[in-house]
Amino acid sequence: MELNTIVSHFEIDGRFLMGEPYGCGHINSTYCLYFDRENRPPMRVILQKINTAIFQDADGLMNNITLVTEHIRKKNAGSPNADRCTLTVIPTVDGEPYYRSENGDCYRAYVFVENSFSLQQVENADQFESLAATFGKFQNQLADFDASQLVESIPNFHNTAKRFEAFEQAVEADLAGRAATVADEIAFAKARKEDASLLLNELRAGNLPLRVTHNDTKLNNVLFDADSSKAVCVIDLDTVMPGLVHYDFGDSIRFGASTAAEDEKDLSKVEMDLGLFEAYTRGFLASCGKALTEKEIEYLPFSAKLMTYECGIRFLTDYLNGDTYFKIHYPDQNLDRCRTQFKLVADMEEKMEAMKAIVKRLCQAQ
Ligand code: ADP
Ligand code: GN1
Ligand code: MG
Repeated sequence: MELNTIVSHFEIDGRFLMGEPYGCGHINSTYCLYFDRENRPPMRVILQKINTAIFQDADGLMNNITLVTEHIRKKNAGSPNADRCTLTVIPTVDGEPYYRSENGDCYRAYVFVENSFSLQQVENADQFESLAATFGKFQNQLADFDASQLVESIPNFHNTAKRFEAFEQAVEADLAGRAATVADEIAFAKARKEDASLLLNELRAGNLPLRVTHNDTKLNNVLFDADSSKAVCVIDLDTVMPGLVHYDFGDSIRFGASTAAEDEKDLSKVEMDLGLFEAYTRGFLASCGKALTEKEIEYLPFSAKLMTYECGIRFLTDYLNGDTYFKIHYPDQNLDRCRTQFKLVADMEEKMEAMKAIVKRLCQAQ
């Protein structure tokens, strides 16, 4: 469908000029739209075609986002960045939070958060500490949110044991005929099967609390303020659901503390930077550490490894299935992504004692 037809269904006060693909997300199709406005500066809007193969309940998804953003906005009322502390959904002309076209495609629009930038890799430790503080604040602000209002937008999203089962089924089915070429990666994943259930078992035993978590805390799911370089707005709220604090902490480390891109081919460049791990942990503990239990804190270093392992097996599963889930830009990208994750897992295994020592030291200093 033409962009200008889609745009006409949204309550946007301006003349549509053009739109172009935007950002580096792996899931939805994101566009930046430009509008002319009489006697006012031009305006940008983010338009997203929701990936309905993944998010099948668009009503539930957009209801989650409306509730969470309203909650966060109330918490920030009166603060200097109140208008850009969270996403703002632009309604359709019928007052709906998204537009469903006749062929079933679903589109949503967000106010473009101006004077901000997103990062694919951190430039310095301060940026990463500020990311942690912002995710910690997000966690705090949702602490009194009634989780029963939320639909589970992707059931079992961070159930690593179920992710492992899906991986084993993909190896068995070998839909794309690739299993024989990735025997080393399959063996690496299988050798760590026991890790997959560890936190789930603790949760079931009542040793870890469920919270409302973001569940996709990679660096490019936060916008940084262009003036202060501080993280200001948590975006990509599609997976806000009940979860463990470890999902958010671990996923941030997985992506942001890596010394290389998620699809780097030269694995000698890929490491988990302990300095960045420390900066993130410091920011996170300072902003939400007091709300965490001892057991939650104890598992923070392990969670970095677990989330990286989980992401690695998800990339490998998708590669085995013929690349049907994550967007790819060249044929073996999911395999490259899997390899960086497994390289990081191996590196974190070597650095586990050092990570634990950092957490201990920072807790004592609090
Ligand atoms: P995906 O679910 O596919 O990852 P995201 O919601 O994360 O999509 O959006 C992709 C990218 O678009 C983000 O990384 C960010 O760079 C940009 N983006 C998304 N929403 C906004 C917004 N409201 N203002 C400015 N940039 C945005
Ligand atoms: C996807 O949507 P995006 O690009 O922010 C994925 C995450 C993965 C990540 C890996 C809904 O995140 O779970 O960790 O790719 N999101 C979904 O980079 O599956
Ligand atoms: Mg994203």
